[in-house]
Amino acid sequence: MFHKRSDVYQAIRSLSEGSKRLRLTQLNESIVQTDLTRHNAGAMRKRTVGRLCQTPVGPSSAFHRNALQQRRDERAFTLIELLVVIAIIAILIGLLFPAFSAVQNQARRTQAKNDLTQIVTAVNAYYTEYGKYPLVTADTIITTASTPNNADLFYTLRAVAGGLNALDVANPRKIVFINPPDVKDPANPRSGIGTAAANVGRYFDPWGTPYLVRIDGTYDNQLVNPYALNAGATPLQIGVIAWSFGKDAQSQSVPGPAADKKTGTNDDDVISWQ
Ligand SMILES: [Ca+2]
Ligand SMILES: [Ca+2]
Repeated sequence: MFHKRSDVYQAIRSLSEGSKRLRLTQLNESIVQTDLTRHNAGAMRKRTVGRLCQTPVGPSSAFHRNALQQRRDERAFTLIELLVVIAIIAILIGLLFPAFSAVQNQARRTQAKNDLTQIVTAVNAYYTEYGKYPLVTADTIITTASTPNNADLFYTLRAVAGGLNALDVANPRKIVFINPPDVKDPANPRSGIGTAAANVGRYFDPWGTPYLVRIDGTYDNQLVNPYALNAGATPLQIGVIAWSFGKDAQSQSVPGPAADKKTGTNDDDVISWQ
């Protein structure tokens, strides 16, 4: 029972608030139900697409498959695009390989020049120590076939008892004037002392040819220049020279003298005196 008018108004407001909350609750439930329905519908579509690959298709399924195939086609490379990429890579390799090869060859030339300087320094150090040059009695070009030969000279300069330095007769104080490393591959000797039976003791350049050395065995401070042109004076006013045949492993400087340092197989030779 309502005793006052204000109580009536209060009751009406309470009923109104309750009605609003009821409507909001119903509205929220409706929204949640709608979302669930959409979610389920989406899940159903995904399952339907999955089955399209395995089962006969109707017009609607075919439409989805075509759309899927179109999206895949848009992402994939075509054969022409793939061939163009391969061609570009091949061109880049073709451009870079000569540059890489040139850099590698220049590094070998630098290595050879350094080796030649050390050989000349070692022979001069031997002269300083013993008051004479090692082994030689003439201005012979020391090769693998000469006497003394390449191995005899480096046995002596390395203080290794072998060849013409057997029993250390040529270097009795056993002084190490030069100490190159052994080659890494005995069957394909490069940049070091050969260790296989066929090449033991020989000092090889970075391309696999033994170094050449000429020493002033006549003690007149003169050596015939192995090259007649573009390699300094002839004769050279010097006691020791050494050189390499270079990348082509060939030269006209032996038995020499070659006509021109800058022509033919002489051009890539590396020499100690220039
Ligand atoms: Ca001489
Ligand atoms: Ca050459």
